[in-house]
Amino acid sequence: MLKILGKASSINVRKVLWTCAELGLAFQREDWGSGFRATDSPEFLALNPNAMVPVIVDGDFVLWESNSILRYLVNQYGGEHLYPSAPRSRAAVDQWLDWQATDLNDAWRYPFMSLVRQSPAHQDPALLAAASAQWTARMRLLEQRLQTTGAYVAGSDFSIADVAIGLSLNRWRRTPLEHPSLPALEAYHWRLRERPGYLEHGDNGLA
Ligand SMILES: N[C@@H](CCC(=O)N[C@@H](CS)C(=O)NCC(=O)O)C(=O)O
Repeated sequence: MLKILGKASSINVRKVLWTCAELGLAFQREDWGSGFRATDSPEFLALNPNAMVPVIVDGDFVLWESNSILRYLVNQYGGEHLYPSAPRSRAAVDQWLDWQATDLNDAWRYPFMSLVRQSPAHQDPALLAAASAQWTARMRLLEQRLQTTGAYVAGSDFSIADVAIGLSLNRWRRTPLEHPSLPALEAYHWRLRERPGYLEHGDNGLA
């Protein structure tokens, strides 16, 4: 059976859990990461030298990097409806997955560490204001995109890009900074809430 290594509170592990829910895929999960078993142990590093969760072990196949894991799972387990094979449709999904993993992830780091994790190393008011403004700008970009599609981030159909972006939106909504009115994003949140996987692993009380 598919094994997932990583604590269920990790935003990147939750992407994998939600994707398994979309696919109806059974798995076993082990708690790894801060607060649980250490990712810098030799046993874990043998699987992921980058020392981060999630990692999956599927038979003799090992994979890390959350968005790569999503692509693998849908390719391997009949998820064409979540990751279309037509080149342009697939490219749109990939674009938003890559943007989430790079630009959007970068933007939330400081405000999230400051306001949610209350990290003493992230309490500089000027840095917090600048980073919050950047995160808000990225969320405005998403607002524009969802105004255009009127549905999901890559177009009219739900895809694995919505798993990555949906968890990011949940983090945004649950981080106590000033939230401008972004009605298309709010409607998108309620659209996602129709999915059991988002309720269980996305909008489940965690940021
Ligand atoms: N680019 C990686 C980032 C993974 C990541 O940041 N994982 C965090 C948890 S969300 C982690 O492993 N932190 C170290 C730890 O918990 O020990 C991915 O998308 O999989």
